[in-house]
Amino acid sequence: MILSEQTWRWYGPNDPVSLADIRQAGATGIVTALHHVKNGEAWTREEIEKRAAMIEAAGLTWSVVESIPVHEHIKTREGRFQQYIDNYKESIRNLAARGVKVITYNFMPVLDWTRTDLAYPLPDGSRALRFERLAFIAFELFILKRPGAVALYTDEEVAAAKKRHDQMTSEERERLTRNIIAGLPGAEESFTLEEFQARLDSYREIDADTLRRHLFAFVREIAPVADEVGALLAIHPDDPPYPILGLPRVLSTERDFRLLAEAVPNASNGLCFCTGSFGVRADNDLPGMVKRLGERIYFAHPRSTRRDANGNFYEANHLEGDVDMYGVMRALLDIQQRRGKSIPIRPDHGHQMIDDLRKKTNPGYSCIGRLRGLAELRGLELGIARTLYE
Ligand code: DNO
Repeated sequence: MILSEQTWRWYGPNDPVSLADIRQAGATGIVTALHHVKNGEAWTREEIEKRAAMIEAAGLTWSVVESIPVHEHIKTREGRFQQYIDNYKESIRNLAARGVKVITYNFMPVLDWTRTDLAYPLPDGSRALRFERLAFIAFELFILKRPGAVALYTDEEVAAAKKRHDQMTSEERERLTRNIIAGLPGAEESFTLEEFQARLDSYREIDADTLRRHLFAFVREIAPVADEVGALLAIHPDDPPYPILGLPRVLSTERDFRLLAEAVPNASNGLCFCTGSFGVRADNDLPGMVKRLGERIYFAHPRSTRRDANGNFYEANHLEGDVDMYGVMRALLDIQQRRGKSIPIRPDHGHQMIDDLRKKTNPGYSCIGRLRGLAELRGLELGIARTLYE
């Protein structure tokens, strides 16, 4: 009987949740990145060695890289993009040489994941991350004042967003702006409003087809290297899974991943199955996607989101929300039995709860909230596995 490898994201030596804490949570694998290396540069063997040795000294294994950031110039194919791709290949080689062989990345222009509220109060007293559509439109139209954006929305939406904006205090506006553009954990970049608009402008000529071509061109270069050294690439879906701020997004649905897999059939070209990201779209059938894309799933984030009819969503407890976690875990277990090998999974975007509420935490990455998430996933999985496979 093969179970998932239980992993935990660690932001490195400055993470308020230590390796010793993670060990007590019951995870065995670490998911991390060399966040101190400048975006675009190659990760050297020395830096990788230092980090791996630190993790092993705590009795854990560095199982997954999340992420080697993809430089913006690789997405826009301008400037020194070829150099950045070559550096990316070198990082893959160096990681694989140290035995770190699952590499997560994403191809979202400018922004990584996006939320408007990092401390949304839930009825039980815990706090969650949330995406509030109206607040986001208020930011886009009345804080950023993005040229042309008003055409994307109905008159009613514009009026409602204006009202939402006018009712915010200046502190609330600043917080909203920070949440969106100052970089959530793992996003690697942060901007001022002016820099941000300039970055958006660099995508003026890039529509979804062009971005998709750029993604394929990038993966066509790195996948053969990954194949050669036995590494697995796991692209993370867009979060939220649709275009925002006029930027194209090309990894939001099953079809999007299929197109990538068809364009680059190399075995290393795989997916990080993030149920929380894909699950924000009601048209993504999550257990079905696991069944159909399964052989290409190399890493999973089984977290849950709860959406409403107005385009808002928040991070739900791992076994609640819109995700059929039973169906997903069951399908993931089936794949692992067939493959004869564990897939790393990690809890994600836990609530701030109990002692977390009084501590400084990385949004979404508090200890106790994720501890709850991992414990729930572990129990669910063991229950399914023993029922089905023993
Ligand atoms: C958010 C994360 C993302 C993810 C990247 C992968 O919590 O899931 O930041 O790490 O998109 O490249």
